[in-house]
Amino acid sequence: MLTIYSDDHRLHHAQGEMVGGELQPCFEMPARADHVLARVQAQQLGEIRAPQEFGLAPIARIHSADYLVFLQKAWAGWAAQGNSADFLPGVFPARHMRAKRPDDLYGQYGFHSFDCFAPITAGTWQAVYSSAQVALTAQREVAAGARSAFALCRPPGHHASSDVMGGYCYLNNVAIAAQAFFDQGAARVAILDVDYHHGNGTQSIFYERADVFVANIHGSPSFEYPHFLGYADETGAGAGVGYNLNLPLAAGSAWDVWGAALDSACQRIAAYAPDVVLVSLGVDTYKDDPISRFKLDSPDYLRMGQRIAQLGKPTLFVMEGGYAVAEIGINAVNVLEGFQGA
Ligand code: SP5
Ligand code: ZN
Repeated sequence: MLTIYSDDHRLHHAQGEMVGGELQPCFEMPARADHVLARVQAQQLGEIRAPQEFGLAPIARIHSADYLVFLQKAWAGWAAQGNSADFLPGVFPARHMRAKRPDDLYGQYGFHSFDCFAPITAGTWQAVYSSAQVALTAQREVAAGARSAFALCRPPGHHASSDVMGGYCYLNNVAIAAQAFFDQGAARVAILDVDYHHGNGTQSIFYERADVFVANIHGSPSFEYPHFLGYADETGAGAGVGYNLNLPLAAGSAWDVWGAALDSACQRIAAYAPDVVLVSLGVDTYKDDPISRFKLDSPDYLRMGQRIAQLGKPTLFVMEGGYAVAEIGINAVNVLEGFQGA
């Protein structure tokens, strides 16, 4: 399986995130991608290639113009105000306020965020832009006939919606790649999100579309981040009714429960008969993940890949979360090896 990877991910390395009332080192760190890349190499998964340049146009198919301008210019504006530390938002247009985009940079940040977990640093734009190009390059490979490809994206993307960042995510890589399949002639696409956290951004982007079936297996928002989306009764809206599947699970879920949910999701995907499957591949379902509460073990990721392979569809894997840094490579590449061996 071909892996697409860019060193530009290193340009995004924020100083900290709020944990327990203190700024702590970010869970979403450059070493994550290093470990996944090292495991791809160690297991000889296949060729590793740098991304091609597809520019902004395929990104603008998913994200709004205002949002993209903000992301590109925010650091320069922040630095021009005399700041050198990370830029973080603090005020959001929550219920009972008005979601009108202000002129002020700090206000715009809150307008385009749903939490404080997407800091903007000097290198953030280049890193997220390249991460999207990684997804687009792997997408081309699958569109050209490959059975599968692996987009080793960092930063991740599934929490980002058309104009709102959060949860370590800025550009929704899997959504950008899904739209690229349509723009190259696909008629039906399925997205399977196996990250521990609900992919709220991906769900919202495609919520009213019947040509994208989105399935999510995740910690229930009743107890888990992102807290405000991901319940089972969210099944789509308008033309998209019936094309969104949420399978929220309890804390402590291990492979018996998780694998059964995967089987349900795969049955629904098979019935949908997509041209292609995109997998939002988070491995924060791992038993020792520092911010998660599922109990998958490393061999379970081989089974995950095998079950996805049974769909028999061209498959694009897009890296999302996973914060047990020492094991992230083993777990992510196990999914790819399980798929490849099946
Ligand atoms: C892509 C992805 O996996 N994003 C996840 C973002 C989660 N960030 C907020 C986490 C708040 C977790 N609370 C920490 C509990 C530590 N024991
Ligand atoms: Zn996650």
